[in-house]
Amino acid sequence: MNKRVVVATGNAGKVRELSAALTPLALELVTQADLGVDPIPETASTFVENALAKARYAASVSGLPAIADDSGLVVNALGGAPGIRSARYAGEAATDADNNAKLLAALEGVEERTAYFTCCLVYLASEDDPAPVIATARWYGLIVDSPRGDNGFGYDPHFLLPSLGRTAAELPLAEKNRLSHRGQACRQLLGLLSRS
Ligand code: ITT
Repeated sequence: MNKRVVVATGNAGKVRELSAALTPLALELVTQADLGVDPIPETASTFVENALAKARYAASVSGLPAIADDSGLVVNALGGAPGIRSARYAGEAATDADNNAKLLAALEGVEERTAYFTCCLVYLASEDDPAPVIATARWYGLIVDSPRGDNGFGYDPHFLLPSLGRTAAELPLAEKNRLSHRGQACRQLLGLLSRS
């Protein structure tokens, strides 16, 4: 029987991408919502600390191993914003549309549009696992004003991959996972877990 692991996220877009990318682990992935685990406030100032906190809390409440993803968009012209606040950039209850509108307003008249997504994945075998498995990766692109594509989530419609001439939201899930911050971090995690 496959090992049950809780995925410590309430973001459905992440769940889709993580489930596909982590298939080789042959785990039974259950979401924290399935187990009645509430989200915790993200109070740390780094992606890795937030990912650790989410994984540790989900492992403690569920008694299962846990995987958490803390990720965000880093825009150079905005001094790294929205960064760790990416999900709540336009306020605590912000939607993706609210966040994208705030991003474009902040970049109005700004020519420098380089940005990257970053993803930190943490696997904890238990709440008190002293050796968390940590994987982290970046995906570089440019922020464009006109949204394109219906796939993905979050800032994807405004994140252009110049070499492809497409936004992240124009990529099918498998292609996004092949290239993205999350897909790369998942492959690192697979490699690290296969050696532990
Ligand atoms: P959980 O904490 O429950 O996992 P969350 O959405 O609050 O869900 P984060 O705090 O890690 O997660 O914030 C990540 C935000 O960064 C996410 O809500 C998007 O706005 C953005 N983001 C991360 N990865 C992305 C991707 O692949 N495509 C588009 N936007 C992404």
